[in-house]
Amino acid sequence: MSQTLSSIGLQPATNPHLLSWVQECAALTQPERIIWCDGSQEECEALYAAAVEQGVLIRLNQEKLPGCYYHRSHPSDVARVEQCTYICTSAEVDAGPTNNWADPGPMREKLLGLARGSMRGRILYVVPYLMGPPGSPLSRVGVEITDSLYVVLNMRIMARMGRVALEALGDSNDFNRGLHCLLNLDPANRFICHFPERNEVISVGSGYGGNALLGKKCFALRIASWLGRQEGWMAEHMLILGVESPDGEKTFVAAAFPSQCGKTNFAMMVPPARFAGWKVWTVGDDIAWMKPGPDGRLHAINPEAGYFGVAPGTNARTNPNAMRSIQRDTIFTNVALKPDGTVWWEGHDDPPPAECLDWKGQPWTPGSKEKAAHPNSRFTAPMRNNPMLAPEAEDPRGVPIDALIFGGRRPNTVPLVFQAFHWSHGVFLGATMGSETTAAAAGAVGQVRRDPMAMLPFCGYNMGRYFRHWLDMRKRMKYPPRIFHVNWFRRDGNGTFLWPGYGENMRVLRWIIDRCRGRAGACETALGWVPRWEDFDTAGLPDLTPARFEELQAMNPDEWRREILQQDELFMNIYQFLPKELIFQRELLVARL
Ligand code: SAT
Ligand code: MN
Repeated sequence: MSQTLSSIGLQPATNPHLLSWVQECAALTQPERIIWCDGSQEECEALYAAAVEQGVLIRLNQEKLPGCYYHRSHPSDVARVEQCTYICTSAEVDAGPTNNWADPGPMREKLLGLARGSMRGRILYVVPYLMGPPGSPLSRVGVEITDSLYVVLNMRIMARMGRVALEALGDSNDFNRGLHCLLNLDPANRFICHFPERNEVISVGSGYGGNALLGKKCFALRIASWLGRQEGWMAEHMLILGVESPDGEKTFVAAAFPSQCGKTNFAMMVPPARFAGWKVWTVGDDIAWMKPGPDGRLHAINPEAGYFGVAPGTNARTNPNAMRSIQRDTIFTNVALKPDGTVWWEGHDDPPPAECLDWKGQPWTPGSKEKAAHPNSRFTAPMRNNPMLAPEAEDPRGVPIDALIFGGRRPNTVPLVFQAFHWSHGVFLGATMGSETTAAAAGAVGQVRRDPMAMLPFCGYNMGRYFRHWLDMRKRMKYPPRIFHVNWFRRDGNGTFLWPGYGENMRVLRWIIDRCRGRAGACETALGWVPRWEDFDTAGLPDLTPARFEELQAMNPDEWRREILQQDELFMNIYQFLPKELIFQRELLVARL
C-alpha cells in the first residue's frame, strides 16, 4: 500500500444508503482498502503523488505547466465505444431502436461476475460529486466507485467533487450510483451499462473519458435524459454561452453539435476585431440541463465544472481561452510528450518538435508517418481557469436561454445558418440533424450519419419519445427559445471550407441574437428563415463576396432530395414511435421544395 495515500480518505460518509451501497460494492470487488474522497487540496496532492508513483501519470514540467500531468491510455482504449454501451430497461421498447438494449437482470449478473474480486490488492475510491452549482434545484448528486486513480483525478476536475456533494446529498437516497472497474482493459470485457430505472451505471473494462468518467455522458446525459423526461426538464448535449454587447446586454444561447464538431471552441469564442466591445462568456462546453423557470423562459445550468476538450487543432487562433485554461492544473491524455516535459499535438501553436514521444510512448520525429497525438487526445481542465468563465455559471437559477442552435459537420447540402419557423419545426431540424463521424467514437471517420440533437449516442431512452418530450416542452414555456441550424463546415467544389469559422462565427451568432431580439431581417425559404447579404455582418471579411455568401447559403434541390431520403432512414427506424408532428414537418418540407 502506497505511503502517500496512508493518511487520506479515512472518514466514511454517514448517509446510510451510500454506506450500505459502498459496503455492497466492496464485498463484491474485494479491494485492499477504501478511500473516501473529500475533494480537499491535501487529498489532491496525495492522489497525484500516488498516480505518479504508480506510473498512471507523468508529472509535466512544473515551471512551465504548474499542476499539470500527462496520461497515456491503453492503445485500444482511446474513445467511446458505442457498440459496448447499453441501456438496460425492463422493457426493450423503453430503450428504443437507436440504443443497444440488454435485459437488466442477466446483464447485471454478468457485470457483477466480471466485477467480483476485481479490486483485490487495489484501492476502491468513493467519489461523491455534485453535477451543477451548489444550491440549484437543477443540480444532482452522483457517487462513482472506481479503482482508477486517473478517473478520480479527472472527476475531481470535471465535477464538484467531495464534501460539497455529500453536503448536497444529506441523508437522501436520491443519487446516481456508478460502479466502475478497470478489469484488465480487455475490449472483450468492455461494457458501459445504464440502468435508468435504478438511477445506476455499471462500467467495466475501459478507462477512457466518456466510458469511465461516469458523471459525464453516463449520468449527465443518458440517465439524466431519462430523469428529465419524467420530471419535465431536459438533459442535452449542448454548450451554453452568453454574448454581451458593448452596451452590456447579455443573451444566452445553447448549441448542440456532435462530439468533435467544435462545441468547446464555440463556447469559448473570442469575437474578432470587427466586434470590438463584444464579449462571449462560457457557461459550459458540453452538457446543458434545462428547465422552464417561473419567468416562463427556459433556464440552463452546466452540470460540469471542467472541460474534457479535444487537444488536436487547439491553438491560440482557434481557441485562445482554451489555451489559457490549460496552462495549469490540467491532465493531458494521449497527446505527445516533449523532452522538456511539456506537451504537443497536431495543430499546436508551436512547430512540431524535432523529437518527442508520441501518444503510445514511441519516439516520434516530424518525419514519422503516424500522428504524434491521438486524434481524440484530450485535456481535462477546470473551468475556473477560463478567463471568460461566465459568473452565471455558478448561479443556482441557471441562465435564461434565448436561442437553441443545432449543427453538424456537413461538407455540402446544409447552409451556414437558418432559423426554424417555429418550435416544432425547430424540433424537426434537431431530429433530422446529420453529421460526419469523428474520432470521438471508435469506428470509421467522415461518414454522414443521423445524429438527432447530437444525442444519438447519449439519449438514455426511446428516441421517438425523446422527440415527443421535446415537442411537449413547448407547452411548459411562455417564452420558448428560437431555434436555429448552423453548419461551419461547408466546402466548395475544390474541397476548401467556405466559411472561416472560429472567431468569425461571431457574425452568425450576432444574427441569431438580433433575430431573437427582433432586430435583424431574414427571408423565408423552403428550409427556414435565412439572412440576406444585407442582414448579415460581412464587414472586414474581404474573401466573403456576395457570390461566396450565396454559395454558403445555397439550397440545392437535388442535394435536398437526397438529404430527405437519408433523413427517412432514421425516421423509418423509429417510425412506430415518431410523433406525427415530425411526419407533418417532413411533408411540409417536401411540399416547399
Ligand atoms: O469522451 S467523451 O464522451 O467524454 C467526449 C465526447 O465524445 O463528447
Ligand atoms: Mn460531448
